[in-house]
Amino acid sequence: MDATTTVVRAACPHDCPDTCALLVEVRDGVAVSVRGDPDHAPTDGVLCAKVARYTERVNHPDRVLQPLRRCGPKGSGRFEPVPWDVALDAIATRLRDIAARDPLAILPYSYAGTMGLVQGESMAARFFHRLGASELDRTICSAAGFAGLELVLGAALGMDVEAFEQSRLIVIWGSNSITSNLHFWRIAQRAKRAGARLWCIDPWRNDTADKCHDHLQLRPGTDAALAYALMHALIEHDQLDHDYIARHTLGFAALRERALAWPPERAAALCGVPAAQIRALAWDLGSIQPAAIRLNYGMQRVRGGADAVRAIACLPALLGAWRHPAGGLLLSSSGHFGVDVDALERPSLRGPLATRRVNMSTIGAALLHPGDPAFGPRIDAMVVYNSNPMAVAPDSGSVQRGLARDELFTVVLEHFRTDTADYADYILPATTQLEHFDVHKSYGHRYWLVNNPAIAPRGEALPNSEIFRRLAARMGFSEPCFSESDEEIAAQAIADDQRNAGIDFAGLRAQGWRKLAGPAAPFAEGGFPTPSGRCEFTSERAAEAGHDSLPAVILPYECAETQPDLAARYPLSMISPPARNVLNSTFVNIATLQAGEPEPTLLLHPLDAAARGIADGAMVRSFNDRGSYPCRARVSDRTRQGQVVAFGVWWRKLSPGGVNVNELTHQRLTELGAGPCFYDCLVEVTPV
Ligand SMILES: Nc1nc2c(c(=O)[nH]1)N[C@H]1C(S)=C(S)[C@@H](COP(=O)(O)OP(=O)(O)OC[C@H]3O[C@@H](n4cnc5c(=O)[nH]c(N)nc54)[C@H](O)[C@@H]3O)O[C@H]1N2
Ligand SMILES: Nc1nc2c(c(=O)[nH]1)N[C@H]1C(S)=C(S)[C@@H](COP(=O)(O)OP(=O)(O)OC[C@H]3O[C@@H](n4cnc5c(=O)[nH]c(N)nc54)[C@H](O)[C@@H]3O)O[C@H]1N2
Ligand code: SF4
Ligand SMILES: [Mo]
Repeated sequence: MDATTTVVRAACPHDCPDTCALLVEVRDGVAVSVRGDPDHAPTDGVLCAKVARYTERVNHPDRVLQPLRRCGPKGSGRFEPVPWDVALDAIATRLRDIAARDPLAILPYSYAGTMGLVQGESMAARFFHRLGASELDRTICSAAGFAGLELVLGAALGMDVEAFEQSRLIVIWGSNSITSNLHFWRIAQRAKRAGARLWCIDPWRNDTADKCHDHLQLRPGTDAALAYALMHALIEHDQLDHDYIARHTLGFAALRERALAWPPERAAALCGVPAAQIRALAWDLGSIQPAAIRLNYGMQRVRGGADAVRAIACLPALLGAWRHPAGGLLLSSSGHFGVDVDALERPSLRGPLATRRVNMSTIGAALLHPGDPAFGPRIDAMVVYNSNPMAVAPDSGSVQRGLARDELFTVVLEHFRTDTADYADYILPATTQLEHFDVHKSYGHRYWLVNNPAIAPRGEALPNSEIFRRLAARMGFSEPCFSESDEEIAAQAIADDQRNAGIDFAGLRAQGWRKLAGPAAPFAEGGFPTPSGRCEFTSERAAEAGHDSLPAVILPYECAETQPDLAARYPLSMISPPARNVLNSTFVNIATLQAGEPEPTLLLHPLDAAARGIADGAMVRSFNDRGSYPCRARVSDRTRQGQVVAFGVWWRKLSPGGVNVNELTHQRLTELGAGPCFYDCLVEVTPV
């Protein structure tokens, strides 16, 4: 390392449970490499292929480096550069005009392009609250799973990911860990080498399933039935922890009765797996300790997704697995962190102004809604940051029609000219993680992290926070919170509560990351943050909401049992989980990653392929009543007969037909949690 090289501590901003600690090497003001911090236990000196090449993204020639104003029809992607003052004045004027009629006609649209608490919902949220804009219900990823977990456990709490190393049984449920949770996988592998047994529960044989001892390859959307069948077998062999059940759970008698209606043979028929395999998994759960479940979000993107999570979340309490730090379940660790959301977002700035919530998963329908007393005013302006709804939201046909509305005023804060940016009236150049300050929690481990800027902003790029600060000034918002610096905002994120015991901003800043001190086994002695203080197999709150008080077995909206006529026309069920080298729609435009994954593909079972005259490598078209999506077929027995796997999420404009897989998905929502149903979708496939 020469004299001009420095190393800066940073944090990976991406929507990934691993939240890696990064070391950024900077030479002469240019970021030249990004490494994983070897001292941060979950990161362990390793990064995924995507972020290992991060400098390629930051230094990319296609970065948007100046404000751009549209100079062609919406969607044409024709823009001209304008000075910041011109862009911000025009945006403030237009927002002020719309707000004078009704501020609810303005909608922020954002998700987790960065998970940073400062560049996410801090200055932006303050701005929109003060304006009185509509609020966005951020459901697109995990709302159903959260709703399910919250009903049973009371919060997004769970095992410490580092404790899986001591587990003797690990069930990887609805998670392609090697793709989407690599650092958990590395821990699971160490456990495996020490003798742990690994199961994978997933509709297709992904890389992770390949490396587990057993793979239960169920039909998508049937996980609740599987969970009940496991309970059935555990009851049958009396492999339950009666003491834990009596002291720390609610509703066992009712749960038991429901489980007895699901003999493994019944579930086997629905799930499409051998009953003997369900019994084998139940036996392992009942006889191996400590037993741990790494639940991820794959099973909750269907109509009954929240209830699937509810049913699965009952298992560790039945087994008494929570007694051991290496037993229990982990879906999300978010609830372990105390984040002062009020300080970050200042909801009080809204004052007496009305609000409404718009579900981001039905943005297509929302943009096309003409407005009425029930919906409220038509959406006349949308400000997008940290998200790419044109690519990632379901039913892109309707999203496209909505974004193409001529009178809709759209502002997009971005790094690149994404599919969404093409529909913007103004594109504003945002800084990347290496160019701004932030503070992070994680949803996969238990460390706070700080992200220090490694380099100066490229071109004229500004942090999201600064863009909203400048817009606020133009709107005349003079409250002191609009002039706080990013560091001042970050310092307020860490709530002064017992969950953050021993952690303060100054210390965190000095060290780069700090682990929460919370208990290794959060429910060893019960203490569930539910209304009853117990693990709630039955839920009053669910019943009051008009839902089943027990976890319900709910079939997908689109499957042969619920819609036989539709299934006759579109006989293949489609899931669209992430491709390994992209992260949602981020990284699709990175050349070296494209080399490994040059185009979108669709996995098809050999029997389904043969019946349609489709050869491996052929171009095919998947379609249903909502749209048509061309891509490359991969014929393989890694998927089930009757089920296709379309890897997501490509940029439409970098795809063969100018559309991506969300052309086929629908906007119906999970019954609990109001989340999207990306993996609840029937299609037909033909050669092109
Ligand atoms: N490389 C990479 N990493 C990522 C992402 C990415 O796009 N690329 N995305 C990030 C984000 S935003 C998230 S939310 C997570 C997502 O990662 P996960 O939470 O793991 O969720 P998915 O990738 O949607 O699905 C995981 C697995 O569940 C399976 N699955 C689908 N339907 C069902 C079902 O009904 N039952 C069961 N048991 N399994 C099912 C899928 O086949 C897939 O293999 O990963 C994050 N990490
Ligand atoms: N069919 C199908 N669709 C899916 C999924 C699926 O599995 N299948 N997964 C769903 C899931 S789990 C999720 S979480 C959503 C994800 O949806 P999104 O959160 O929209 O994720 P990305 O597609 O990664 O888009 C994030 C955008 O934010 C931008 N960005 C990053 N950092 C910053 C920043 O600091 N400032 C600004 N202004 N912009 C920034 C990036 O350039 C990128 O274009 O997609 C969902 N869509
Ligand atoms: S594994 Fe996840 S957190 Fe780690 S560098 Fe990759 S995307 Fe970021
Ligand atoms: Mo997600």
